[in-house]
Amino acid sequence: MANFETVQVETDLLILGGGMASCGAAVEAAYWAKKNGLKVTLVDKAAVDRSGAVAMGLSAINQYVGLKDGDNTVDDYVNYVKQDLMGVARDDLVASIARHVDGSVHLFEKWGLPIWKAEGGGYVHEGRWQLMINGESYKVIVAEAAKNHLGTENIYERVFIVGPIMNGADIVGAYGFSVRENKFYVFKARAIFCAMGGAVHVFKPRSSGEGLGRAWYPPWNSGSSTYFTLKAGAEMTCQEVRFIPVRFKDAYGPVGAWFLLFKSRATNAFGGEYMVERRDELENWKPYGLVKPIPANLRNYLGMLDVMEGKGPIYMRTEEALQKIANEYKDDPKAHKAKVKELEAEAWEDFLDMTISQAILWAASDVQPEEKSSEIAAAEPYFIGSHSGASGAWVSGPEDLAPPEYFWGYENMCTVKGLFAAGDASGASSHKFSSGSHAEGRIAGKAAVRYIVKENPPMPTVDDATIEALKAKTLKPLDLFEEHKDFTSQTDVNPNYILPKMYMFRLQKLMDEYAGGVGAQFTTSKVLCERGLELLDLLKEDSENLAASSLHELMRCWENYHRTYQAEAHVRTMLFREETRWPGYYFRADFPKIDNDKWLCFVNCTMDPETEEWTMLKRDILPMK
Ligand code: SFD
Ligand code: AMP
Repeated sequence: MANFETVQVETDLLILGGGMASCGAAVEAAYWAKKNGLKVTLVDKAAVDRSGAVAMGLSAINQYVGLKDGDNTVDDYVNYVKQDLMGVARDDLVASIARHVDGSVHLFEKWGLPIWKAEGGGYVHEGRWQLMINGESYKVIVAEAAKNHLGTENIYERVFIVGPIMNGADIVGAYGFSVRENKFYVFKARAIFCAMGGAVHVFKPRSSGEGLGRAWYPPWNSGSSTYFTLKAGAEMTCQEVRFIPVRFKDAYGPVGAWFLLFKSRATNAFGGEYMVERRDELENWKPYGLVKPIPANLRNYLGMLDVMEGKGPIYMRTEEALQKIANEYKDDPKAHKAKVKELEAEAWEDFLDMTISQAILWAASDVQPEEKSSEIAAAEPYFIGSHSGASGAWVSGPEDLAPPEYFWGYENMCTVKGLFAAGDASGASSHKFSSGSHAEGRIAGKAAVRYIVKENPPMPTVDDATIEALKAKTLKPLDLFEEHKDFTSQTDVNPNYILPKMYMFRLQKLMDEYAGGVGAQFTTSKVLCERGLELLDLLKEDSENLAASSLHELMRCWENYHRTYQAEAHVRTMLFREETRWPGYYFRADFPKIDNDKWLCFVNCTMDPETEEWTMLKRDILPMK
């Protein structure tokens, strides 16, 4: 076995991930832990300052309710989310986040995040729930607060978490390895908070070759949350509810600011506005198709119908939108010129703060948005419970909001005692975004400390035999490569093992073809899902032969192993739900209609950590108290 030092760490609360939800948990838990003499430890696979989905920054905060200004109520947000997810959402969880999120945003501002201000005071809104920011350094600001509260001595960066350590049905810790030095880590904890983000590159991306790494959501979020909670035996929810974002083509620039702030139209190649021309289609998706805003998946779907009819490409009419705004100043040439300059700057800033590649592609292809429209396209599927997707763990709601069926002691606790989840890691509470994920992290962080204080779980022990077995399993890809690398003259062509990139291509290809990827026009069926599961079984067999030539490749091996479980959860849940509820995200060709009688419910699943046998179940959708 590769020669790795074993590092054992004991703590009261272990925070997994260093993203928006974890930074929220760190700030809140550190405060309450200090009051109770407890220790909090955080582990991130990268550097917290620039890790996770907000690594590159953001140009907007997409969840701000504005409670103090009386603009909106918590119920308004609950209804908005329920509607956007075609009826499938946990009101108690959405309300729990909505009543706290403004607090997180005010903290960000206090910590130095520049939020655009309107002339009369107040924030500049991109939309009803979205604020414009100069967010290039958003993550650095939020990370600094987490570090100050936790103390850097309690933060382990560049340590990749592989999986949970279980003692029977109880979770007692987590194990992983450093991606920089030969160290194997065993974390033992009295409670664990999981927020390792969503999953990207489970499906074949539109980008290829030199552009392979380009995606909207970050390729370094590889489904570790799903694998961790599944492997702990936790119940999961909404694993079929992937998110298909419509994005500026090829560089994946977001569209929110264009549709909401610049009020831009999107048209097909012949100038037809599909949102208008195809509005009759919305009747088929009642009641959700008939309210405003139209759910994100239905907005996608109307555009997809145009593309399938050969009316593509679809264009974001940036030139039209910017000229329309500037024309309001046409009587004053000086003001008009200044406005054009301002709009141009805002258009570029939107991407420079968040998706730099889109600005680079514009520059590289001589695009001036004020003169020329840009193609937009439906991207490959992502698993991101914090945006317009809903996949994640099934967690307890707050006692004062959750009906009894949804409350089991502590907010955001999974169905495994002492395990908590937030952000992309917790499901059925969509539209929380960066700010709501931070707020949910705070809610869960506080609840986890309360759990330790009230339940007083013992500090767990893990015997040496267990540690050695986990270490051997974790490092096996390195050993396999070392053992067989000289069998051929070309180390990436070897019958004894499979390298992580090749493994990922297999996964992405089968998901694209059988589970309704871009290549299959987002369409699947019972027979396709069943065939997909057969191929996933073969792929999991081959995962035993994953090999790694370095620490970096070892991380890639385990990232793809995690993706495989996200893929299986997704296919099994799409197979189980016999209807089409989210056209525009995925379409069941054999059940092309929505069926509110049979399927207006949650579909949840569990996987036995030992046998890996799956159980699918329905759960009722209940209103909050
Ligand atoms: O508009 C391990 N998001 C946006 N949110 C907004 O509020 N405004 C926007 O403008 C947004 N836009 C946007 C967004 C995201 C992206 C990528 C783009 C544009 C291009 C969404 C938010 O970013 C998102 O909702 C939150 O960040 C989700 O928070 P969280 O905590 O669930 O995930 P994370 O921040 O990615 O953090 C995950 C952490 O886990 C670490 N990690 N650590 C150890 N071991 C492992 N095995 C690990 N696996 C992962 C990561 O390093 C990271 O620290 S718009 O387009 O939507
Ligand atoms: P996106 O850029 O697609 O990630 O969207 C950013 C935010 O804008 C999210 O809150 C979306 O729900 C919202 N949004 C995007 N497009 C529209 C639209 N056409 N109508 C209403 N809300 C939208």
